[in-house]
Amino acid sequence: MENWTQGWLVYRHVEDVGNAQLTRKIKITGFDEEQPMVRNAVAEFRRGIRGMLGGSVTLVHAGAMREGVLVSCRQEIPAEGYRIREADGILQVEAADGPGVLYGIFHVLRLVAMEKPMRGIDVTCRPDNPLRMYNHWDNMDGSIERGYSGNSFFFEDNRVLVNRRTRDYCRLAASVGINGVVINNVNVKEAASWLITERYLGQVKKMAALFAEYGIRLFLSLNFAAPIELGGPDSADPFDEDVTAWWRQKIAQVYEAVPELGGFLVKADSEGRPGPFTYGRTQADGANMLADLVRPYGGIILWRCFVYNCTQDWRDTKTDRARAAYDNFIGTDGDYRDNVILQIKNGPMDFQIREPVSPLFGALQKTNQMLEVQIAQEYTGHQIDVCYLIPMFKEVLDFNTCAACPSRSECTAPVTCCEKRSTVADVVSGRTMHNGNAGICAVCNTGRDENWTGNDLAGANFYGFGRLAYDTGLSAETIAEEWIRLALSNDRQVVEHGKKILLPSRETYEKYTSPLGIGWMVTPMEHYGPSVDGYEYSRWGTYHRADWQGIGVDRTDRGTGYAQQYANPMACLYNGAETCPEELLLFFHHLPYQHRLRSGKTIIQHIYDSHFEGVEEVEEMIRLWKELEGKIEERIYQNVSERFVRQLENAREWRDQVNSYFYRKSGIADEKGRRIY
Ligand code: GCW
Repeated sequence: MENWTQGWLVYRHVEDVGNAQLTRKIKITGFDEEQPMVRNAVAEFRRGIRGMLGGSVTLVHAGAMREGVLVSCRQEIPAEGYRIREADGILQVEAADGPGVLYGIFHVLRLVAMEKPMRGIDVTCRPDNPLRMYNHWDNMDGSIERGYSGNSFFFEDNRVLVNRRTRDYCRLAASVGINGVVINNVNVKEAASWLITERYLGQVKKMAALFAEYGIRLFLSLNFAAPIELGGPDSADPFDEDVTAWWRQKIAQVYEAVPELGGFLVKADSEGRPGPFTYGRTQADGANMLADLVRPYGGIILWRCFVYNCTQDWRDTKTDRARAAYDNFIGTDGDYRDNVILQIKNGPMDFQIREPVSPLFGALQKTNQMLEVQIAQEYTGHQIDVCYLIPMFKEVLDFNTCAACPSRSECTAPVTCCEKRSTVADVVSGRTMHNGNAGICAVCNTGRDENWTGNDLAGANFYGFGRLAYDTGLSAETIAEEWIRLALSNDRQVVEHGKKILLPSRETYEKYTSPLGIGWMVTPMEHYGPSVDGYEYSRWGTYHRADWQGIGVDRTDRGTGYAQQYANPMACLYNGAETCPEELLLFFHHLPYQHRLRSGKTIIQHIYDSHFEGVEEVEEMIRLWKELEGKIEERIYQNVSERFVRQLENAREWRDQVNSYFYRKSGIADEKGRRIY
């Protein structure tokens, strides 16, 4: 029997801080009680209150209510938003639509779960981002690309699964405001191309309908070469009439069967995938062809910008993978239909523990943009190591792109700026561009493991991404605390220790792995554990360029010129070794080991110190965790403890390999005389 937990929807018994009286009854006005989202909201409410406060909840159909929850329709509330306010014993949840009702109820349940009194409350919430999505890299055979928590719960043996677990997944996703999900891998293998064929459309429809009951639109990843693969014309050229005719018929067939479908996600001309470049067309030509065909059905095309040369010669120091997204897309700005969104990874390389923000954000001025982050911990510890990623996503969202600044090409003052800040959050929310189609997505970290995410603590990323996508103003700390209280316990020590473990964990991981923004140094293909030169002489364009004198990649105007892809203030900042933020120093500069950081430390000493510190910090996390034994569910305690053993081993291995490597290259000893091999 397959078992799974309820994650942060466990609805453990909590203390009644005066909320019980307010939640014994629920009444719906202005909405049809039988509308699926409303029905699901009520069912969730009853289930939650029963679990947390005991007793039962009455659904009141008619007549006045002296105390209870009153859900009502208010047209002036923005789409997917809600207002919660209490007066005289009535807790009003107002919304204009089904998702608003659902999110409002989940908010009430969150407050009850966190033991927050709701008397006198008055809060209004609305989503900051129109699209808030999980992208799953699940394959039809049930495996998951970069999956670290078991097999897929969407697919098994080339079948589409729609069952009780699918519903629980929807509940988890909707509870944090997710409104779009891509269920299959962007690397669409042969079997997955079949998802748009008759054989599968029935099951896809079933899943899309279930998703819709939770305000979630289902999207599919599409193979750009599907015409060829599925027995259509022997081409995928977007200008070939046979090709467009094939797609027109195919898309009509898909939408007829699955009218709820949100649209398609496409990885084209990337890592060996076919695309418009194959036929001498632009990325816009490819995206627009599909966009025109899905438009009559209200569909959108999410087009990934992960296009780069993955057959580089390591001897070639002119080609720079970091430049690729910008170089391939900037020339097409303004060429896209308004139902195309370019989906851009947060950094220019590939989800490393530290990267600068992609210069495409903001540089694209007339194109819908969506931020893609990765909560699947591909390069950040495989959900064995703890790595709470919300602080990183906050940094990305807060980055000032200077997009809306009139002097973005002259100004040189990044720090004292700015006349007109426009952050990544502004750009991807559509606030700066005013074109409505925009948002955030995360490559998801779930699988069929009992606890969904491998390491239970990785649940904080699964939860936190959704919360942040809905409300980018939330702090990483607030989100961490919410998750701890909901999923672990309200116990004061659990909350305090939990935060002390989660909040610095990204920097801890950074300390014991690759230093100062250089990235990689991972075991090739697998991407867990150290291999300093693992990719140094490969075709992937991911080099550290260390020799006996120094390390780093020169991406300044004397090097690859990558820094110049940013608006001028940022370009100036990154271009100078003295002004460059130190955590990114080696991403932008090749420097001698004896170069002094602002702290007065040399680079080599920083490498040694940070690696020793990283391991010490893991030891401290483990100490804190051990103190929680008996205060949280035993299963969770054991799960995390077992992973900490592996994390510590991993951290030590990284420390010793990286330190020894650079000691051997540089011949410079550790000032503190610690053990280096
Ligand atoms: O990070 C790389 C991964 C690939 C992935 C690719 C992408 C789905 O190693 O596994 O392919 O990124 O984002 O397309």
